[in-house]
Amino acid sequence: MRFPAEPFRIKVVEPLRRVTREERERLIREAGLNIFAVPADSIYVDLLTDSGTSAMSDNQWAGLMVGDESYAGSRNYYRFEETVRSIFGYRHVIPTHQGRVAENLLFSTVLKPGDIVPNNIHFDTTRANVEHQRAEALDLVIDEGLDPVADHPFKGNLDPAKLDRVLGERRGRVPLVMLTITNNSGGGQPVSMANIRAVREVCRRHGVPLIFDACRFAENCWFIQQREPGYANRAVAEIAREMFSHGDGCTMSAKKDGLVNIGGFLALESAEWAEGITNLLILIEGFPTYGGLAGRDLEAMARGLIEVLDEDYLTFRITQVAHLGELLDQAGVPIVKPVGGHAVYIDARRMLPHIPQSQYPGQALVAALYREFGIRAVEVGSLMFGHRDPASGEMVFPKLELVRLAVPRRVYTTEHMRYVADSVIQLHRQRERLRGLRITYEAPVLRHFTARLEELEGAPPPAPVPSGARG
Ligand code: P70
Repeated sequence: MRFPAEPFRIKVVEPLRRVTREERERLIREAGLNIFAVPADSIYVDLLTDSGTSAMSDNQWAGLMVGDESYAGSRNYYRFEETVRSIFGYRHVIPTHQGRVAENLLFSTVLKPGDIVPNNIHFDTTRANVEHQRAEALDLVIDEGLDPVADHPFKGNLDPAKLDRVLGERRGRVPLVMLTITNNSGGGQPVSMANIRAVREVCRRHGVPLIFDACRFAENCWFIQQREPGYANRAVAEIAREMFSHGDGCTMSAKKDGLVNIGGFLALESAEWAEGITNLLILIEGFPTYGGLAGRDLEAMARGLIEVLDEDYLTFRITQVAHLGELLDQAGVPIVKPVGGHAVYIDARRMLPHIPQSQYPGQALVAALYREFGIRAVEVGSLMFGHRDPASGEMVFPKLELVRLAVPRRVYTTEHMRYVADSVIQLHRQRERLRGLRITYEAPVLRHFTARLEELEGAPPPAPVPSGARG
């Protein structure tokens, strides 16, 4: 596969430390096999998340120096507000320090217990914030979106017929519909403009607003440009404007496509919602012109939102991820296809069929990737989403059992991607040696962040990696 070289050069470098396998073995054991508890200093290639891990540009760093730290009315706020309005088109711009606060403010303001929020697939914090209001988070992605091998250019699409049924049957109980672009829990898959229009139409007929979870909006727009008939000659920025014109607002974690290490916002058309949210913002996050951020952070975010629409950047970024996926696919490692925008997702269920979902095959793979190669991935499967059904008390497991290799923006070179591919391929060759896990501690919500696990006895121990592996 041919893909462009990095459309940037490197001005500042950050050394990476290599630790020995023995040390990694000890660290992951002490972490209760939970990769979140391993110190980042002991990780070689960190693919835990693409969130807050971007490298900022020289232009963004320069922006930090013109931060105006006035409590109220910082000039950076006005620049940020103008930038968001120009890209997203919504009137009311409310800064927050990250995405989940935007979700929390929105849902605290508009949801009542017993309400329903449909989405293609809710991400973990979105689902948790809906459920925190004692409302129901409903996933209505198209069937192909739950099939790791179905070939469909827009597997993030929400099924308009399913939505129509829900809005008809649960009339008055659905204060908003959400659409996550790209669909993170389903493999970073994009949503097409045609689908956005269709969802919009269903929402309009039922009088329900449509709100985007816009974390990776630029990547979604790039996919529309590349894959959707009629958009090949349209600029990504123009596609973004059209896309957001079909909705009533968005929540945004700028830690993704804002190219910053911290930041987020809500942008809304409704003055009534904006007023309620702003009042709550002042109570828990900060004054409306800084919203939990420093003035300099707002400046970096404003500049990042413009940079992310650069098509050379987007083409490199998404094809770098696709290249990692292709290397794995060619070697027979089961991955979600087509490859998503920000990450390659390994299908842990197909890779480790000898480990049942109740024994966390995805997490077993995550632990082994660190122990053997110093790579940090994250499980998006039974540990993240498994839960007890409140009615029956039975464990319910998600349809997809994935391990996500999320690629930070502008951070790793293609050689790093090759190292990751070689490592995963080696582990795949020894996959039958991996054992299932059991949980020894779990928190009541978002358990994957702090859970502790141990390996089950009985199966063979993992073989040492043959020399030649660079881990
Ligand atoms: C990720 C992070 C955050 C996120 C998201 C969507 C579609 C909202 C948010 C919340 C979270 C994460 C997961 C595993 C490991 C580390 C971090 N996603 N909506 O990596 O935004 O984090 O700013 O509150 O993907 O996907 P925020």
